[in-house]
Parts: sequence; C-alpha cells; structure tokens
Amino acid sequence: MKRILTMLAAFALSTAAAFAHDYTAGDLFIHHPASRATLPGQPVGGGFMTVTNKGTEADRLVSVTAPDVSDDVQIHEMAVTDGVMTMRALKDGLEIPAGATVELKSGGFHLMFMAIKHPLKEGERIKATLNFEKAGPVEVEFAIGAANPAASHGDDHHGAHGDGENDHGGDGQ
Ligand SMILES: [Cu+2]
Repeated sequence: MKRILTMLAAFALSTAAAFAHDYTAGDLFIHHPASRATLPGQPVGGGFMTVTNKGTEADRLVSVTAPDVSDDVQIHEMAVTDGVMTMRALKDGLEIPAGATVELKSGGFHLMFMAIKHPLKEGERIKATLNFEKAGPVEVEFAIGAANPAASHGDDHHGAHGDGENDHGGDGQ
C-alpha cells in the first residue's frame, strides 16, 4: 500500500511538473515560457511568456541565451506601422515595470531564436537562461507547442529578418 501511494505521489509530481510551468525569481513571476514547432525550412523560432514584477522597482530583461538551439536569441518588438508589420530588436532589453505584467506574445514583444541549430519539435522543450538586470539569471524551459500555420506564408515578420541584422552588430558597448 505504501508503495502504491509512493508511486501515486511520484505520478502526481511529474504531472504537476508537466503542467505547472512557472518560475519565480526574486520579485519576478515568469509564466509559461512557450515556443512553437517550426515548419520545414523555417530559420527562426519565437519565444513567448508573461513576466510579472511584484516588486516596487522596475527590472529589465537584458538578454537571453539558449545555446542548445541558437547562438543569438534576440528580444524583439513587433508593431504595425502604416499597415505594415515591422519589428526591431530591443538593444536595451525589455523593461518590466514595477507592479506590471509584460506579455511576450505573437504580434507584440517576443523572443526570437535566430538561426536555429535544429527544427523545434512540438512537445519538446528549449532550455534557456533569462538574464534580468536585478533578478539575475533565471533558468527556464520553453515548451514547444504546435506550429503556427501563419508562419508558412512568408507574410509574417520572420521573412524580414535579414534586413534587421545590423541592429545588433557594431554597438558593442
Ligand atoms: Cu521577431
């Protein structure tokens, strides 16, 4: 009986780990880092999550590393300007104001795993480190969900990435 209970407990824990996908670091609460499976030939992957700052001081996501999949993870902002979807890399990172929740999602702020080393497969996870100015490095995993059908049309911003590459070139200080 005891053994069965132990097994049940282990199962419950593993189930919880699969679904409860949140991280806490200091005053920051990071909810559900997620990505999407890539389509054949798709060179980049997106990263999405929400970050809540429960503290009284602003923090800032300054960089992200995920060496298993990309040597260049960028923090992007996407916006519609004159009816055209544009995007840019946020060189100074993304501010998480005190008391605020910042959502990284398709069509807004997001992470971009550039020049991915292998396709992103649904059900797998991407190990990554989020580097915050105050909260410091936070190890997380991005859960890879189903592919985004829209990404197959070339009409989203991913096709324009070649032009924006100079954004993060020569400004190394
Ligand atoms: Cu992007």
